Amino acid sequence: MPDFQAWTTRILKRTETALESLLPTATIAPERLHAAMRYAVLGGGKRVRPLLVHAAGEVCSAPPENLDTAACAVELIHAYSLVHDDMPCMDDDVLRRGKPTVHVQYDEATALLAGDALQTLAFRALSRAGLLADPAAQVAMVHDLAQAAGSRGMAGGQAIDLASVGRQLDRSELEFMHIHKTGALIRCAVVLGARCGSALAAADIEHLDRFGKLVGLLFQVVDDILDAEGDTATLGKTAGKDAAHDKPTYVSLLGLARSRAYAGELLDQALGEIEPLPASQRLAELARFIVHRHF
Ligand code: GRG
Repeated sequence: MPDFQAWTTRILKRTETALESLLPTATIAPERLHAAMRYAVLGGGKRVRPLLVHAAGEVCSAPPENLDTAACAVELIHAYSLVHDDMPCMDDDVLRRGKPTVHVQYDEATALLAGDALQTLAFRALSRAGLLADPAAQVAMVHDLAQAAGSRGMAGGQAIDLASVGRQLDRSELEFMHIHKTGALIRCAVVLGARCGSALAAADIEHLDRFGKLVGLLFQVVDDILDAEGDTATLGKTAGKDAAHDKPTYVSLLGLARSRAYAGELLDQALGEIEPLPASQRLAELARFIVHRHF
């Protein structure tokens, strides 16, 4: 089994290639929209969600080509969410992945359309005829992604986030918001990977689902810690924004030390969920990577 670094490098490379070939080239009309879509997706980001898809795929011995498609679908939804989140009507940010945000580089209307088109491209990829041998399993994947991205998932979490600016959220309200806004798509990445190979027992899918939920929350707790501690150059996005915008975060609610302790607890719980599963070592390594990352 290759070490984590070598595995990550390999998956990132094949994800980039798969995304590159899914996205329309910028020479096809409408050129400006296609250029903006490619700008939003290619050559940046940690690709945590594609890595999770591939790591979960190891548990069910999934064919890598199926995992590429699922990984791209999740990453395209993620990229769309970042484009829209950065727009003036939402978070109003100018820097993302170390580059000007899409509405700054292009314009607001193009950013809006690029996000829309990235979202539909994700579902186009995932609904490709013959992706999985079992059509019912493939429909389940489309359903999972729609649920994770929609009003009872990421978009709903974003709505709660926007409504909470300047308000004091308690811990359970904050948790509810993050489980939806950031957590739903991360959880979905794990489940989609687990659906790409040989059918798993329902109990194993439940372990993976709970792992995904815990890692989704963990990701956000660590993001809050990094936002409070990190600098803009390292993060590739504007640091300290949450505090500046009076947004509730784990750090503002619990303080740094208790937020770090909470991240440790979530990691232990997540690792406990996948311990009984075979070939879950990559998932465990990724969960640790999410805690120890610096950007
Ligand atoms: C606009 C419908 C809609 C939703 C937006 C996820 C989201 C919802 C907004 C992103 C805001 C944000 C910065 C949330 C904190 C956690 C997070 C998702 C960070 C960005 O994800 P990373 O760190 O980004 O995986 P990269 O660039 O590495 O892909």
